[in-house]
Order: sequence, then structure tokens, then C-alpha cells
Amino acid sequence: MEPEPAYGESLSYRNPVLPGFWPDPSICRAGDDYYLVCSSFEYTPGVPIFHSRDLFTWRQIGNVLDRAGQLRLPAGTLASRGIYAPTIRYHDDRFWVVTTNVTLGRHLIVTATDPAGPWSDPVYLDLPHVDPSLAWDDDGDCWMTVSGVESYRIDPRTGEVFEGPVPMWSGTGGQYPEAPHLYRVGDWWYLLVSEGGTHTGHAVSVARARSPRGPFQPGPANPILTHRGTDRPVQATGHADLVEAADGSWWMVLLGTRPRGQWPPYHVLGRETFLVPVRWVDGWPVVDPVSCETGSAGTGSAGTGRWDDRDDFDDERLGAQWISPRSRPASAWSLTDRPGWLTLHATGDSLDRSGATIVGRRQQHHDCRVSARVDPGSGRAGLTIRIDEAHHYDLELARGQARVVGRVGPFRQVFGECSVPAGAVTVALSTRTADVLPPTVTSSDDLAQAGLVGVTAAGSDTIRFEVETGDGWSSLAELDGRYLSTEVASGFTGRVIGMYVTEGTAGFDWFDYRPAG
Ligand code: 6LW
Repeated sequence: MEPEPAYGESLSYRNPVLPGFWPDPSICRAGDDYYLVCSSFEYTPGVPIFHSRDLFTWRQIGNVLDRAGQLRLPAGTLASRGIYAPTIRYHDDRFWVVTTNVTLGRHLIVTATDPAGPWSDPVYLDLPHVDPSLAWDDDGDCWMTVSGVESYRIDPRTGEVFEGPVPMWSGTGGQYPEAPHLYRVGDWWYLLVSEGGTHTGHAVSVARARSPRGPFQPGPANPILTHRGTDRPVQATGHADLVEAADGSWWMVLLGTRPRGQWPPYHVLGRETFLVPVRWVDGWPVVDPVSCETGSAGTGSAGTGRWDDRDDFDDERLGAQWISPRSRPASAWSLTDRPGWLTLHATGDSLDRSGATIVGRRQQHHDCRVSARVDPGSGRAGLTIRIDEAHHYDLELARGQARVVGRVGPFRQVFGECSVPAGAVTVALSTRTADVLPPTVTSSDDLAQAGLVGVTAAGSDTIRFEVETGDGWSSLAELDGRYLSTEVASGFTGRVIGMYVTEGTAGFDWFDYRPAG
């Protein structure tokens, strides 16, 4: 395990601090330690939790909702439903996470003394809206704020609701006032609100009051952060949370996107987590625009998480980074059936429908390469890169053949195909943003010659699929990445790259993820 630098050791940092589909960040501090949680939607386990000592370098320490008793995602859960926008707070020597299961239409609160878990069984609150947050006032009363924006006085231990809805402040008039967080700073209660929707119109605004009940007075410079209408590389900035660091400095975590390609640009990694320093000017928080790569916190070496990852499946437990759509029944996977391998059993026969066995991780870099050694046995298995059941590309092995299958909306097509030896085969997929249209391509004829299927303009990226045969790597297809983007698929998630089986039982000896470029 990499030693984590102490706070302040790294003075500059890279954004996004959490690359890949980690949206709706919420942060808290306990002493010198910081914890951050994100939305997980239809994936299980739910609510990934990270730890940092410096705010720049984060390591996933678990998932808050990691057992069936806490996370109920019925088989019919739609993509981008499930678990939305958690908030994490440290209060009374405990960690509190409140979130919404929008498929059940219920908010839930869980607690832990160790943020790595175990987390308690949930207490449910059947109140409307999304984006719940918790704050405790001087009397010890707990206020749950929700989108809208309004609040309820509750008992977070039992879910009892004493009072509410209490109207608060709904932003400056943008659509979807949401992600409210209430903070006590000095003699004021500050209410941070996002508005404008979680796409290019996203913005963060602030108001303050002497009491959590209001009345709230809007800040003089709202929105305090928005990238709308700009050509900044980071877009959709919003859904923010604040934290006071151990040294008294203030920071904001928020989500943003990094769209790529010609007009209109597409974003393929979902909404990612960024960090910006906060200054207080005349009693109001002020933030600078979010820069893409390096933070504005001074000079020094970049502190950024290590996201390259090879799993040889030698551990007894599946790492916290591995997620599966909706459920991952114990009968669907094993690390002991064939020691040193991840064995997957088919639970559904098509990746076009929910219910198939997929174990995957987020794509976190625009340019990356994933390889895996796959033994499909007598069944059908491979690697998939997906947004949802209607938007995925798969490199599939079955009965001595490898082929690439693309499913986009109502369309399904087989691309390259080749013979492979029986037994385990090494396969790879790589995403490429550089030279999506090579300089040699100046006419539509050149496109076909370059082997770019369905590419008409420089889009977000391309995705290439390769198989290792006795003669080295052989490329089966290179497909336009835009079809696996939020702009095409819609929804709140980003790409996930996974191992899957849709027939019989398959073995995976290792899975290797590497940022490239
Ligand atoms: C979340 C809302 C939002 O509930 O997106 O960015 C929704 N903001 O606050 C789902 O992530």
C-alpha cells in the first residue's frame, strides 16, 4: 500500500482528484483525516468511500452500502436510478451517511465508528425529494435538508420527523435547486445550493441566515461558481460540498465533466470529482474556476491517486473497486473455485438486459488500456465497456471465436471476428483520444481507409479491441467512443469496463487497468 502524504506536503495537485464516474461528492473531516463519498446509482456495492490525509490523494477504503440488508436494488432497477447523492458527516464521534434510494423512493441513514465499515443497517425516512444532507444545531437538533430546497427536523437515529418541510432558499432561479448543504461558520448558517441542472448550466450559489430556519439572505456574488457558457475544459461544475481543513483553510469538492471532441463535445467518463480552494471574503465563500489538470494551491509535486491497477485475483476478497449492475449474488462469482482466478457463473444470457453477470470497474482516464486473461470454458465470456444495457461494446469469446459486438440504442452489430485457441486467451481494449481523426484523414474516403467504423468527425475517443494470438496482438475493431457517452446514452453514470459471462462458467486469471497517453 502506498504511504499517503501528510496534509500540506503536496502543494499542488491534479484535478479531477477522483477521475472517472464518481459524482455528487460529499466530504467530512475527522481530526487529520478526510472522508469522501459519491453516488453509485444501479451499481452494487453502493456509495464508495475514500480516505485522504491531504485532500489531493484519495484511496478507496470500502463501500458504505455493501450488503443486501442495506442496499436494495430490485432486479428491474433502471440504469441511473438506485442510489443518489450521499452526504457524509462526522458528528458525536460517529460517521453519518444519508442518501436516497430513488428506486424505493426512500431516504436512508447509516452510521459507523470506522468509516471503512461495517456501517449500520439503514434507518429509512419516507420524505420527498433527493440530495439529503444533515446538520446539527446548537440545541443538538438534526436538520435534514433536501432538494427544493427545504428542511426537516428529524431524529437521525430513528428516522422520526418532528417538523417540516421548512422552506429554505431555492437559489437564484436556475432549474433544479438541489444538493443543499448547511454549515455553521462563526455566527452564520451558510446554505450551499446547486442549480441549473447537472450539465452545462450547472452552478453553485450560497445564502446565509442566523438560524437553520432562516430567513436566508442570498450572497452578493451568486453564482459563486459556474462554467456555463465558457470554453473551459471542465464543464458542468456543481453539486458542491465544503470542508474546513485541519489548518483552518477551506476547500470545496464538486462534480464536473471533461467533454471531448468537435462540436458538440461528448463526455464519456461521467461526472468526476474536483477540488478547489475556498477563500472567505467579507463573510462569503469565494472560489476560482476549476482548472483541469493542476490545482492553484501553490507549487510542488502533484499529489494524485495511483489508479493503475492489476488484480491477479489471489486475495480472498474482491477489492472495493469492483462493481456489478444491481446485484452480485454469491452464487455468481468465486475466488476459491479455481484459486488465483475469478470464476464467474452466468446469471443472464445477454448484456442487453439486466441480470447478466458483470464484474467491472470505472474507466477513469480518457486514454487507457485494459487487458485480461479469459478462459470462457465451454460458454461465452469476455470484456465489456458499458454505460448501460443499451450502450455497450463487448469483446466476446465463445467456441474458439473472438468477436466484437456493439449495442447502441436499438442497434446491435458484430464487428471483427477471428479464431482463437481453446482455453485461456488474453484480450485487450484501449481507448484513444489523440488523433481520433489522424492527420492523413481529410476526406470521407480516408475515414474508411483508416478503418474507423461509423466515425464522421473527431469525436470523444475511439475504442479498439485486440486479441493476443500466437502471432502477437491482432486488432478486431476500433469503434467510435461517442456512442458510449452520456450525451448519447443519457443518465448520471459513466463508463464501466468489466468482465462478464453470459453462458456457462468462465475464469479470469487477471485484469489489468492502465492509464495511457
Ligand atoms: C443528484 C443531483 C445531481 O441527485 O445529479 O449534480 C443527481 N446533481 O443533485 C444525480 O447524481
